[in-house]
Amino acid sequence: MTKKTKNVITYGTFDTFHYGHMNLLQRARELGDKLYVGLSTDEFNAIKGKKSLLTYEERAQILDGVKYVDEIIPETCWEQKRADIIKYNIDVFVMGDDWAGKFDSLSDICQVVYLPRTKVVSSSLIKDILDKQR
Ligand code: C2G
Repeated sequence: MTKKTKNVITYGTFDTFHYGHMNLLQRARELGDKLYVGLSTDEFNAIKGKKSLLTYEERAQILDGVKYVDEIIPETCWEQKRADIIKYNIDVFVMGDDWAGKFDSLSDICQVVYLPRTKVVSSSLIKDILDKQR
């Protein structure tokens, strides 16, 4: 009797990749056997009101090098999560707890987990520091 692979998914921009992102991806991956990452496209970032320093391709290339990440899919809109969870047979949906409660509606089709954010570091902090160096 083969054990079913436990699939986990998370979403984000992951701009200027840092250890807060790494911590999130590591803990998400530890909740199952395979981690999917819905990576926000540049167009969806604009909808989110985010301007990332790195392009989607650059951010995907970095994530591709992260051992906790098994699959990268483009995140093009807010509404795709439910379809993704069904399409990829997801058991656990994970986000940092800055999103706590926001995705509870998905709990009818998968486990919804909010993990504590890593303090201090953030992409905006890194960008501010970079801007000050210019
Ligand atoms: N994160 C974290 N600790 C930090 C910074 C980020 O745990 N210091 C987590 C966030 O909580 C999120 C993930 O890392 O779960 C990615 O962070 P962002 O790239 O900022 O993602 P966001 O813009 O919140 O996009 O549909 C969901 C959105 O795409 C989420």
